[in-house]
Amino acid sequence: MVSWSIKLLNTKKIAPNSRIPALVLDDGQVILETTAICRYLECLYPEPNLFGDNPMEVAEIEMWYSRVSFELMLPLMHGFRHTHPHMSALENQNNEFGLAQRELAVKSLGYYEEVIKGKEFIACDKFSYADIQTVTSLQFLVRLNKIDLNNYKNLSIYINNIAARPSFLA
Ligand SMILES: N[C@@H](CCC(=O)N[C@@H](CS)C(=O)NCC(=O)O)C(=O)O
Repeated sequence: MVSWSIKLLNTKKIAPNSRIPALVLDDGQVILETTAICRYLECLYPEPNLFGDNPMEVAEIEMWYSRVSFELMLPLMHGFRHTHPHMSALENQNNEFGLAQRELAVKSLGYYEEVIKGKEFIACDKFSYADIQTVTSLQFLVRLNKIDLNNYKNLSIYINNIAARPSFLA
């Protein structure tokens, strides 16, 4: 059994890019990037499976993970980081860019409101890594952008279902 520990650290020694999370193994090896960490853990503990069980599932989960990242998460992230005063220490801010990204994110939310209609999960018929990315973008980043999710009925139903899972931490 491989032993490992999760540490939320933000030192340049562990993460030269000063970003979290970082997974430090007992032997000192470091893994940066959320997806890399999750893939490593799934290799160790393949069930319950979050990245797909067969070629089509793997493709579909990767497709939605990637689409949500670029179409929803990134514009929401830029919308916040380029406009909020607290982010000025971390970002070379461009307010105009931030506002344009926020507008793009709102457009995307309208699109995903239709995509998710009647669906329990974003990819396949099972909970996956793509749902984690989607719900993080929706719950956390939407709030930081001061967008009211109640205006998106289908997305709200989807999030509430995921948030009801025992493993979900608000
Ligand atoms: N692509 C990275 C992004 C990591 C990231 O941006 N983490 C944020 C917190 S959610 C951070 O550490 N920000 C600090 C900074 O921007 O300097 C991942 O998925 O792990």
